[in-house]
Amino acid sequence: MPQPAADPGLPAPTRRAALPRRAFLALGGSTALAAALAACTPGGPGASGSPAITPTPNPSGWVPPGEPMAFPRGYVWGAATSAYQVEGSTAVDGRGPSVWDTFAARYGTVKHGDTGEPAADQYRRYPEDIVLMSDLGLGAYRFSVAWPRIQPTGSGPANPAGLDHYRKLVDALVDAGIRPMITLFHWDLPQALQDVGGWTTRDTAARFADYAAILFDALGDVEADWMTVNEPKTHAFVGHWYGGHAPGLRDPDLAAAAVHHQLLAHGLATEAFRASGAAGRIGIGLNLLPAYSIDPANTRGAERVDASENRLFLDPVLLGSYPDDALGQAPGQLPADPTAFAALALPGDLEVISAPMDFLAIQYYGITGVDTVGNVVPIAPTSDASWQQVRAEGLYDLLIRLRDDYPAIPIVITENGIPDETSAVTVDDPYRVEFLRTHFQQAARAIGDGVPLEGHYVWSLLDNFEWAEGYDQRWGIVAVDFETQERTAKRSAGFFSDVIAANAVPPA
Ligand code: IFM
Repeated sequence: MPQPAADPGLPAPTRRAALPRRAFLALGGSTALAAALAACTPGGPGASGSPAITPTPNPSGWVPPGEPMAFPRGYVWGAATSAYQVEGSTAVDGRGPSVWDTFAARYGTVKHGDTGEPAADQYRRYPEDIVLMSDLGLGAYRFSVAWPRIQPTGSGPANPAGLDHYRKLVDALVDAGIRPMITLFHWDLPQALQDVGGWTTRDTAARFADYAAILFDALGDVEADWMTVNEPKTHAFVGHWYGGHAPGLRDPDLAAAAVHHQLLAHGLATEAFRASGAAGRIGIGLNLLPAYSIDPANTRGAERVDASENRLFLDPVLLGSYPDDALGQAPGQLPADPTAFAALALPGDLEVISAPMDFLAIQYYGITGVDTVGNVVPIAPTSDASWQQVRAEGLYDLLIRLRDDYPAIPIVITENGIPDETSAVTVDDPYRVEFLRTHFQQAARAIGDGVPLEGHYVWSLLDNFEWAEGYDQRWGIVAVDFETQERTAKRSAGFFSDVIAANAVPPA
């Protein structure tokens, strides 16, 4: 089975995926089923081999209206980045090394030996980027704080230069009328913490709470949204099980420990946020993956995939319990020891993890099909990121599932996007325009059906360092020439800007 080198949001080495419980049932229609059955393409993770993908762009038969679909007043339009992917300047102002510096420096981990230098040089160029954001009309900008800039070794007193940088960034955003969304952890753990076990040890959650408290104290006067942990699944699975991301481990039991300790860190930081009296709101960012059984009469495999990809994260945070079918040796499960995992959760942990949040941030890239055994199978066209099966309707299904299966909570889509079809600098990206248009339409449709969706952030503002893909995979609505650092808005940026100005998505 091919190793998914670094697919962030993605399926496990052998078989992976996930589903909205109700949504996979919606695939019962004969068209969808035929398409799904034709979809067992060789080469996909867990794919069992056979014919090519039959695209199913419109499985439910829903047709977007012929006129613009409007969003509620106050709907937040944003764009997102993360520190290691855009900042560069990895050795200035006292920043300590992170696991990603270590990982990228290891031969063979990242395409072409790329590293977080120079990225998009945003550490130095943020004023210029804020002008860009203003020109686009963005209402919000999501960035992450590099923990090793604040605590170079992951604990102890704050580094004033690090704090000063983010203070200036936040102030400049606020001055420009752009609401900051501040991610506390987007995978760049201080290397010193990794050296003593990183997220596989409980103590890292406590260290994270200390780090978070430093930032609430320093920036808590600002009316901002805070995201505690970005995609704990990706960091746990790809970083600790598949070995494709830092820290490069390949042990499902360590991945399971990284799940629990990141969730615990989220809960502890949420408690610290309340205790600090900081302004603004706080939530967690979960990448969710609707999984559709290719056989509506047998959804057991898809249920397991849903458990490991979605409910393993949603249930503890929103319901205060772990699902009992996420871990185990059956296809579709995280193949870790369930007893050892259960022992990690000390009395009170799940109360901490389910501390009330102000919003749920979800990151949506696509869907997966699952066969009756629990293997991932392709049922929709993939983008240039091989793990991304694109289906805009999956976003609608996911939002409806959240509405129906979990307690009501404001929802924000904090990542949604697609890579360019070329690794060269380009500004001509009609596929991204269509991706955004169709996903915005599904978001509007879900709002119309009662989903409390409050905002939509595009991934990404800028072309950047795409983890193990290095600089080859470009996800920005703004192109970056990494030689000159020149920024040029792509066609999709113009489209997005028009959507923001109208607060409505136009028909095709
Ligand atoms: O670039 C990543 C981001 O860091 C996390 N979510 C998925 C994006 C695209 O792969």
